[in-house]
Amino acid sequence: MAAPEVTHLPNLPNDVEGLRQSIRDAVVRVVGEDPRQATERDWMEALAFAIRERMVERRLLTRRQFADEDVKRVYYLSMEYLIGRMLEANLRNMGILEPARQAMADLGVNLDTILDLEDDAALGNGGLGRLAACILESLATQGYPGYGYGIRYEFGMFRQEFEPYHQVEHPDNWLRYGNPWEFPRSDRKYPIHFYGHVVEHHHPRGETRYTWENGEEVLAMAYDYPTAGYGRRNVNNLRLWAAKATRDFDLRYFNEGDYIRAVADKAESETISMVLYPNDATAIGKELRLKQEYFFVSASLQDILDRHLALGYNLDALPDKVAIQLNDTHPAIAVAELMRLLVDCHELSWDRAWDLARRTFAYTNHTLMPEALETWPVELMERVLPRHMGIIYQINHDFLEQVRHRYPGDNDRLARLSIIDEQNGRRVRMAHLAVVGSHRVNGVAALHTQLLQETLFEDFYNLWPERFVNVTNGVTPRLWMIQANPALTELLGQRIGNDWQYDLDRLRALEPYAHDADLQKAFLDVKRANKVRLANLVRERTGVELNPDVMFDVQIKRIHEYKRQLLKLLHVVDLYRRIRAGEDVAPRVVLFGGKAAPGYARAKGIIQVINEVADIVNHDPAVGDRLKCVFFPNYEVSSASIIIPAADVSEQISTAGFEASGTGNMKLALNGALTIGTLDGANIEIRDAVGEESIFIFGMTADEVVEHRRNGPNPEAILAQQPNLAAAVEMIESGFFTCDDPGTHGDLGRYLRHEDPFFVIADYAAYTEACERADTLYADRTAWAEAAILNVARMGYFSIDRTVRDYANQIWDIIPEPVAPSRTNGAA
Ligand code: 6GP
Repeated sequence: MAAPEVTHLPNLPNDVEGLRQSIRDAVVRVVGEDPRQATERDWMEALAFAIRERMVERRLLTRRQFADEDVKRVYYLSMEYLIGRMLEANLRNMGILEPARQAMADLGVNLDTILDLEDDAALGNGGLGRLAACILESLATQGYPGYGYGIRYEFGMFRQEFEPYHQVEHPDNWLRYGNPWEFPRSDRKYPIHFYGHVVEHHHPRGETRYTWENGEEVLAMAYDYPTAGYGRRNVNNLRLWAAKATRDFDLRYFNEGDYIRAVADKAESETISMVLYPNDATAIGKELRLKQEYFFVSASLQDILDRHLALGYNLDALPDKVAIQLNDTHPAIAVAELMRLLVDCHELSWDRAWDLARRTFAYTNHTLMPEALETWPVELMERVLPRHMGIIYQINHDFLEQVRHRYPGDNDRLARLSIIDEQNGRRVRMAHLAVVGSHRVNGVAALHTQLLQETLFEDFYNLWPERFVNVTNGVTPRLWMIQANPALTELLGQRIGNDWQYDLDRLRALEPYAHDADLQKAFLDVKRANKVRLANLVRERTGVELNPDVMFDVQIKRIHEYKRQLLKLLHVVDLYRRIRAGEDVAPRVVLFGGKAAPGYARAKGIIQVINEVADIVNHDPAVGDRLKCVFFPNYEVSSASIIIPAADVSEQISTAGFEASGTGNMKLALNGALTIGTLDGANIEIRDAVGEESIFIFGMTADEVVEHRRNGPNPEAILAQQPNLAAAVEMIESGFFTCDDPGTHGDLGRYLRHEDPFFVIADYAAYTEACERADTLYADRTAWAEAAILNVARMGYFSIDRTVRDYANQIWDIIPEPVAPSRTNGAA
């Protein structure tokens, strides 16, 4: 037993005075600056250090309690975490936002100015990465023992600029000033191997053993980011891995006297964690990407097993003490890696290891898009991860034996189910590996899970129906309401108290007041103030002036054909033409935001044409405030939290059957925007929750889309019957919006007329009709306010806390372990 001084944790004070002292000290001791000369950035860093000391203290308390209580832990393996800024979130969740504001003011510094200096941590592309960040926050908030694992990319999601209309990507050097939130753990390093070859060792009695030899080695070093729960003392941990060259690796060349080569090679091996692939829902099949996936998976599994054994458990207890969630297939190689660790390193028998692995893993699918389904050429896998290829063959062999037994003679089924796709030049299907190696597979909204069962995983579903479950996505109300919308938070507090912050279903208490005139007025005032706040930001970023008294109609998400930004754009062009023709149309501001994958030419073309149209519309004196169109540059988490509270209308207009869930739809609706949407993803559940009167549903259903495609769509014929739509298409393709180069959009015209793969043309009439319903309601301020308030009141189901509880109960089998005030530290 160590002496009390050794086990004591500091227990720092959280009042204004205590914080002020910590911050002032940190300027000197950590930042190394004279408080008289400290810049705003110096103060920001000092503040961050003062908070992180307090976070780590609670982190250690949390860890001690989890160890004492023998808890089961869940590990979330994700290539992406789209976190955004951490300073305000940490202050808020630690419960010291207001004392810190005061302490900073006492030091002569304005907290809001400081908050604005921070770069977003954008270690993700979009929905999947943001969901991962919400899940970690909720795990901590609800007191679950849950940890994230990922990659500490030196360059996150690119910064988007328009030059002047098309997207240009700039590197996101988010770590250039260092990062006060991370704890580098030089004691937590694991060797990761690539390439080399496998040696078989035959034992006369017993199984053949394998060793993997002579590969390239790189080290994975841990960087820890404490994650604080809201209104609780629990602080969990996000562990991100960075690649470091091993010393041995350098030595080879040093010995040969090739100093430069040695250093260059060191740099080369560290590129593994250098950059996030900026592709959303498309697999890119690059060797470096496979190395990234394996790198973080291997490090995480080694770490998980180390902790498991250090806590005194044996390997047979793995599924009782550990759950591992695979966030899409990016970490699916974990199935083979855990087998390697258990069989090759810990010398378990194959069958025992397989039983443990399968009961430990679960897999979340985030998309049905075929181009997102990761497959790796067998040849590549064999070269980079030769041992894993062997393991995958073995897994597949055992699996197909089972299938053969169940469906004798059904070779087509075998080929469809096999982990190896033999049709397309032999590839490893990572989704199949994930399904075979997991005890649960989930989709992220009811329709999505149903479609998984009926299409992508139909054969698997027939084999193992009990393996498939739905867990509808959610969003954290802490970021997406309390932080993003302080004015509405305040209003809710006045009306129904603050219980909803922990239990979002309590928003229902608002329902009886939905037609209360005072509440309606206050609600509309809040919305208007949020619109003014956004208008200021838009002016600053784009120079465009927005009138806060017209409808703000918002489509913010990655740019994808299936998300149909073109449908919204055609509506804008249609309105513009009609305004010019002297028609009276309901006024609106249309705001787009989102990034296109750098290699996705069609998506980049869509950005360009939106910017061109916006430029003409916004400068046409005949239009004035009746129509404004803005493409908000570099849409990211921090700008989302300004845009979302200001939206009147939320555009969720994907081709039905293509959007797995959506989470922007939830954030916007929670903030009182009414949805114009198709019956796709979680829109269906949102409609069920808010009621038909608070949502504008339109367009083909998923079944009708399939039917429509089967019947051979004919956009030309539809255009012939819809003069407004035809005129809008003509206006674009004629070069009206590209005065200097009329030919530019001929291709877009052809695309819409002859291909239209996502049925923009087919859904257009229904779409504009839904927009008009929204316009009519918007014109009636009372009716609109009532619908919007009801919308907020009924969004409780879409809290990430409910999502996490669903995972905990249906998949992970873990229970919350709230941290009690420490006996020895007595901190409140
Ligand atoms: C996204 C889905 O497109 C979106 O509908 C869903 O809400 C989100 O995941 C969270 O579940 N998918 C991705 O971001 C992705 O990269 C491979 O899928």
